[in-house]
Amino acid sequence: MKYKLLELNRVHFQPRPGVKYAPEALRNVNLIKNLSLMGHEVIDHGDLKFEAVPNDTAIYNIQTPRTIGKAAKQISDKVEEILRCGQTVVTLGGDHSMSVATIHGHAKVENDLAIIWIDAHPDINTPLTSASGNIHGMPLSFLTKELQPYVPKLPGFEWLKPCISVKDIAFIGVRDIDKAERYIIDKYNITTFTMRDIDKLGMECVLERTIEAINPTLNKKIHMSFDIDSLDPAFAPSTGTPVPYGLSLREGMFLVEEIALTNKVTGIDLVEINPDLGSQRDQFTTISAAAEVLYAFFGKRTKTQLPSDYVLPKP
Ligand code: HAR
Ligand code: MN
Ligand code: MN
Ligand code: MN
Repeated sequence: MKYKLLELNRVHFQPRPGVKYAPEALRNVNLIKNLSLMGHEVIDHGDLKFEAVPNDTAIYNIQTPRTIGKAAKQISDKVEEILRCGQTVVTLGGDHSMSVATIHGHAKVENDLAIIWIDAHPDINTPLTSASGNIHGMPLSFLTKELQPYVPKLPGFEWLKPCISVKDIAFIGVRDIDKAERYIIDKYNITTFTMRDIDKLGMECVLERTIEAINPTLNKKIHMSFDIDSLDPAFAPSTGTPVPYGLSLREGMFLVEEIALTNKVTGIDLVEINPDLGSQRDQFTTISAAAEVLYAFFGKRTKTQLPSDYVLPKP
């Protein structure tokens, strides 16, 4: 029994390469076609190709910073390019470290941006405070202007300009917060709704207060970063760092439906789905949940598409 526990821990803290298979898994459940059937014009820009930078030595606790930095630059440029064509960008992860790039690219086009970060984790460690060395736990510290005195520039990230402010961020669904993250949230008074707040206030009120705090006149565009681990592991078991007592799938769907009603979202991340983890059933559950979150955002349960020539049949 003891051995089993150790074994589980060992597996739990390994890097999880499988997140790169999530876009393929989502395409395989007809994500693009289903979104199109809901009446949207959907363009699949395909996968970006990334290359490893040679001699990419670790710094602080971070493995392959130059490779990640280079990939992030490609993602940022692509997001910027698509937004400049007037489209809404949905980026399918992948690891949550990609949000460094998607938000950076988004902020280049929309210089005043509000960030709704739906996640079990606030992902605002700095390279100096992260116990894991995983950049997925740090993206918001790289991007936030106020935190720059605490964030060393990593090799590979020289291009990145901090572009958001602590007052523009809201966390929803968080329930696993590291010490440094707690300190940062308290020091800068970052808008945060934990699972307890959601239980207490209800999701509708949580979103109302979120908008009041970070975008009261709705003059800003919104970037919605959705980490699948915000959902309870019952609904999204195939993810690298699941945390119990999370959002039900319906709560997650309601949240994104409400966010969509603001008509302000121009960038969406859907991340940390790992089709390599768990049983086949777990994988199916997780991928279906991820797809449902996007369908919910794009109106599947709220806007039935009616053909313009529809007539009600008479007997
Ligand atoms: N806070 C921890 C860290 O810094 C755990 C991060 C959890 N993983 C994520 N992010 N996928 O939401 O490593
Ligand atoms: Mn990750
Ligand atoms: Mn998370
Ligand atoms: Mn995350």
